[in-house]
Amino acid sequence: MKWLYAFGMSCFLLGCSQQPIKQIVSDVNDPPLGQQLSLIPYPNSVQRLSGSVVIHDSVQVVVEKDAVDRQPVAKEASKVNTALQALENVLARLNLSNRADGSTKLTLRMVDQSELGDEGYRLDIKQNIVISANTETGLFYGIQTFRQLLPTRLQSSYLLPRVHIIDRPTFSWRGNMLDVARSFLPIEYLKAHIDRMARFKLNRLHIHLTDDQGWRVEIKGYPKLTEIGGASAVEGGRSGFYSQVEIQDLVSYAQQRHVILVPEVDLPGHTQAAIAAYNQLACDDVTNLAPYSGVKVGFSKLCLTQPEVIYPFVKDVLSQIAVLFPSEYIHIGGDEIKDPLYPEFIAKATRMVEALGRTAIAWEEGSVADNNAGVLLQLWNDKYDIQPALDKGHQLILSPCSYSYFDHGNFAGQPNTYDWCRKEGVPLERAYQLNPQAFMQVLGVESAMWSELVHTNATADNRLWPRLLVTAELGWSQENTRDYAEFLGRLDSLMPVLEQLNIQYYQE
Ligand code: TNX
Repeated sequence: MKWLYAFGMSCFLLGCSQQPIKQIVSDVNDPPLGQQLSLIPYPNSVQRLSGSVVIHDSVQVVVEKDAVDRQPVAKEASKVNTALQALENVLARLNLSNRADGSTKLTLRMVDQSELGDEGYRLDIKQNIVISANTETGLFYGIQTFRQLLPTRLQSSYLLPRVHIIDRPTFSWRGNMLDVARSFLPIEYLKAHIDRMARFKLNRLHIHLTDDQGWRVEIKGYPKLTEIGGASAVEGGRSGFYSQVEIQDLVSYAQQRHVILVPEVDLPGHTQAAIAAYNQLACDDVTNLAPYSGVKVGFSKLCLTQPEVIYPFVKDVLSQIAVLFPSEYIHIGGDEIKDPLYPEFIAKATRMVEALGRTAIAWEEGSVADNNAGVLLQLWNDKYDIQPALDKGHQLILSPCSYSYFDHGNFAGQPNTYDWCRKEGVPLERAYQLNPQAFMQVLGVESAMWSELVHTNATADNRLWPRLLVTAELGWSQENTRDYAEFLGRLDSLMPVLEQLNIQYYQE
């Protein structure tokens, strides 16, 4: 009712065209003062000012010169102007032109304010609109917030709440893991996923590239990895692999959206696909050398008593992965295997990654090895005793399965979902109950979608959304702004965004 009144008043004062009032009003992200704006993840500080700003058919975009001059280091050169591009996309979709005589001025301003950090931004919507940040990434995120304040559908004019937002993420790691090894996901899906992640300020896409059921990345000099390992999949799932050219394209696509791709080559267990391709990687007494399409875990391993065979292979693979994925991180797996030489293998593999100039990541079990403290550990069993690793100084990526495993049901008993970690599944509310602040030495959060039972894009969407919005909020928002009831309200208002992104999300 209040919104209707506000709209009526602004039409009276400013004049507006003949649009069905109902449609416009329902789309305005301008709830009564005192109620949260419909934003996910919720910003750190939102100061609502009374009244609204109306954008008619055009805006005047001003990129303050500094914003172009103070670009980050060469490594990130491809990110240059990603914020402006993102803004131009938003405007184009709403049929707003960028003109020197535009009715509203929208400024992208590079500043130097330590309180905004590397990814934070300020968004001021008063008479005019100003987005300021220390970095291109910060500007990009400011634009994502601005975008959520706008409707998804075309209107003749757009009403924005007057606000002053100061925002930065709680954690630098706001991730999602996709298992493309059990069942392949096409590159187009990954691109769409990166777009969707970026909309909600998620910034790490961990790709589980290899497992027993498939090897999904081209490695030069080992053609059978993809000829044989790329041709298998879990029963009912999809096979396939990414060529090196495709990976390079994906990397630059992700960079432009401020998402870092984190490749995982699962070693030394979960390696049946590699063994089926190159039998010599298994010990001589192993008779099962065939491709695998079941769902068991923990039965395969590289032959750790033949270091002269396996380490050159591991080194070749990791070296090529490092070239393909320029990001800071390489995940070496390390889960679910028993072998007396396991700790030695993990210590060697993490050092190989470090020798390539990267940060190594291992699943929690890797903590038994003599790793350097810089190795990141990914916690996945809720009750795993990670304290000894914390004492050694390791940092954690939090993926405790009873909150963060999205291959588990959206509800108890959902068909084609796992429940080994939590028999009630991982409903939205459960996912929201993870409190990262209850852990120590946390780099961030990451939800995981294993794909033994996820064989199509539609099923992947159903498992990922809307739960991934929880990951976004846990990773970004401060503990004191998190409130599940409010979250549900905001989610409800943002459903048109999921629709616009063509997400086949799970509906209650
Ligand atoms: C455990 S979590 C696994 C995966 C399975 C998953 C199924 C982890 C590091 N290993 O191999 O796909 O359970 O939920």
